[in-house]
Amino acid sequence: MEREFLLQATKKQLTPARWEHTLRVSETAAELARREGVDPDRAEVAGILHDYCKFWETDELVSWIKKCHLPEDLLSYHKELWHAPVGAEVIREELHITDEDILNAVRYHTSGRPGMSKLEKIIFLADYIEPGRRFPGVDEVRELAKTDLDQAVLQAMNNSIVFLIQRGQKVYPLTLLARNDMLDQIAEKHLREESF
Ligand code: DGI
Ligand code: FE
Ligand code: FE
Repeated sequence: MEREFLLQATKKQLTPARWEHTLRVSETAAELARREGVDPDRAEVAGILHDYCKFWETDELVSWIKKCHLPEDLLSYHKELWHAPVGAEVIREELHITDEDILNAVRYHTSGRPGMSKLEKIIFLADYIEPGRRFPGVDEVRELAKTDLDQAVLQAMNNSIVFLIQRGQKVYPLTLLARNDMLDQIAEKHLREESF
């Protein structure tokens, strides 16, 4: 019943194409979750909700950023970043989502952040590799995602940062911090493996 309610509430917020994207993200996320030992139902819910505010007016997004005391530095970066942190606040208030891991997965699905949970990584990656995505580099990330969540997340972050730089755009600092942190996590994992 909860799932059906969330599906209907989200569908109303989105265009048909974005709704199809949302369904593919939630399916991809549930698959990754099963493999990674994360609750697939929570991954599915986070996938359904991740783009909840994608089509909100700029004014509305700005007023939520201010009202909820979200980091104001967002306002000097790309508008595309805003739907993620605002989405987390809106689904908490309007849909009564209280699971902090789901809220963080929505909040950080565009920028990433240092110290991402497995669920956060899964939503970040599912958003990037869902089967409808077609852009340079996506197949390489899909391949990595079959065997290594962290390497796939790192490669998706690398691609996004390079993409922004190639277009002469600013990169939100949290995205850079997230990518540095993935490098550290991967290096630490290799060190741990070597010491066995
Ligand atoms: O909402 P989606 O289109 O499904 O995907 P998303 O939430 O990952 O948004 C990606 C868009 O955000 C993409 O067009 C690039 C843009 N963007 C702008 N600045 C940044 C950024 N993405 C990241 N990761 N970091 C930025 O600093
Ligand atoms: Fe998004
Ligand atoms: Fe998305």
